[in-house]
Amino acid sequence: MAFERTLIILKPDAVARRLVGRVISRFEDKGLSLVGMKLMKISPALAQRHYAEHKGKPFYPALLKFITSGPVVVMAVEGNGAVAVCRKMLGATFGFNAEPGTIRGDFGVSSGFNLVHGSDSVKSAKRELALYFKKAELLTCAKEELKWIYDWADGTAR
Ligand code: D4T
Repeated sequence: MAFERTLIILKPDAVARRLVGRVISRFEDKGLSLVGMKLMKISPALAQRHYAEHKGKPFYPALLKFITSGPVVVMAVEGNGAVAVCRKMLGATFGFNAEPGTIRGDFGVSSGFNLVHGSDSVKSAKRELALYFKKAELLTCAKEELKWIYDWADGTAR
């Protein structure tokens, strides 16, 4: 596994339901690093760019309406295999069939509101992070903080 960065969005339902702290805690508890974070409202233009691959699908208009409907928290999360690790932590797309223990599985049952977004590949993560963050807004985690999160015995994190 390699160190990766992924884009996580706490969607308008997560913010409105006051779940921000609890959801962020999941990523912190796992040992992942927060390297970027902001509270913002996603504009229709940005939402269209983010969800371009879904254009034309029946749920696309509702998806755009939802994601632009209120404040969201966008985060850059870093760690060993962070893209796949975070996707697993989010759970299946809809709360009603997401496993208990996952964020979507523990906090919702909706098939429209699903609380969180996570990039689905390293390539998507790169594209999406660039949509939400300028380079200078992404920080580097101090190596000292990672001393007990990874095994450094052979000089590299594992
Ligand atoms: P996101 O992209 O929000 O992290 O969700 P997923 O990666 O798990 O799911 P997705 O890309 O397939 O869908 C994006 C977004 O659209 C909503 N959606 C999806 C919907 O409302 N109805 C649907 O039938 C599908 C497939 C939910 C997530």
